[in-house]
Amino acid sequence: MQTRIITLDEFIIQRQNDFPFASGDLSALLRDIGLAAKVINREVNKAGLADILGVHGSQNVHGEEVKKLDVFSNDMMINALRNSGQCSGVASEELEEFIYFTDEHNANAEYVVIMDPLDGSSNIDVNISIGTIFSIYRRVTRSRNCVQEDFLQKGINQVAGGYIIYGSSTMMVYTTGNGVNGFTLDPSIGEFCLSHPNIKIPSKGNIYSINQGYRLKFSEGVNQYIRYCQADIPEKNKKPFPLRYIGSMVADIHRNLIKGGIFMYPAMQGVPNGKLRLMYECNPMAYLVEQAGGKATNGKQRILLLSPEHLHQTSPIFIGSSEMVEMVMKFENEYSG
Ligand code: P6P
Repeated sequence: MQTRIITLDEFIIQRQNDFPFASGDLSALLRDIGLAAKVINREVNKAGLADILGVHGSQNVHGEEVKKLDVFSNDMMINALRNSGQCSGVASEELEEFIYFTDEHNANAEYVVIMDPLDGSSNIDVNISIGTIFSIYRRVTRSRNCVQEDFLQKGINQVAGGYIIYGSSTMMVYTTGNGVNGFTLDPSIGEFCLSHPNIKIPSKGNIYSINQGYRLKFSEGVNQYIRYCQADIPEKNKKPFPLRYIGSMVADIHRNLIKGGIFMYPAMQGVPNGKLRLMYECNPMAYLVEQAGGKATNGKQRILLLSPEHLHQTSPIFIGSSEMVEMVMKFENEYSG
């Protein structure tokens, strides 16, 4: 018997009823992000044809400027969020400063969105999966326009967090604090359909994901953990773990979310705070992975408890299956102190 399709919109409305005083504003915002994702997906899927359709930064056959995909994605997300009427402003990997919306229909918007509109965009030219990452916070100030304080909140304050992965299929995976659900885009009907209800990351995993090219810059604790993963400390681990590193955070974490595993982008010599951005890479992924039963730390404390100083600050991150994160922390405490 054909199981009933539940679309993203239906799911959001159904779940909204779980929140007795939900005003529906957050639901509308999530639906608008889903809409922007469909438009971005359409362009991402044509990326390989850019040479035929007009190289990015040039003009296409219609005389329109062809934007780089990450700029295009940024514009699509901002347009959707502005039109939603539920978003007071946006901070983006693509923008030095946050922007606020002055349109009348956003005057009472109570949310702000922080996003990486197209993370891993350097992978587009080689057809590797990339993603959009987003965090939604409730405003903490009452001024007409949102201010920096509305954005610089700890990750624990997120009301929603998630990503869209543009891969062999396009999926939207998000949480509003009641578990994690995944929706796969069915191009034949143009709808995200519930395909992965109530995702739980396996507590034990054996996939480790780290850019070992930087081995000489890692701490002793991280390198000892890598030896453990490689069964190079026989008394502790008999079988080597498979190394998988795509170089696209959304793709590496999505795989681990489904199969179990750990993703690490640690502090390195010369890069004491790592590379990945706290507000729009680490926090949304940490919120989602914790909601799926995993862990996310900067090596000293939960990512979600870090107090942000500025929008684009970076943080080391160890994220994934709880037992694997606990294990690398044991090595860090033993060897890196
Ligand atoms: P490296 C992509 O540029 C990105 O921001 C993440 O998506 C990815 O995990 C990381 O950088 C890869 O960085 O230094 O290994 O190339």
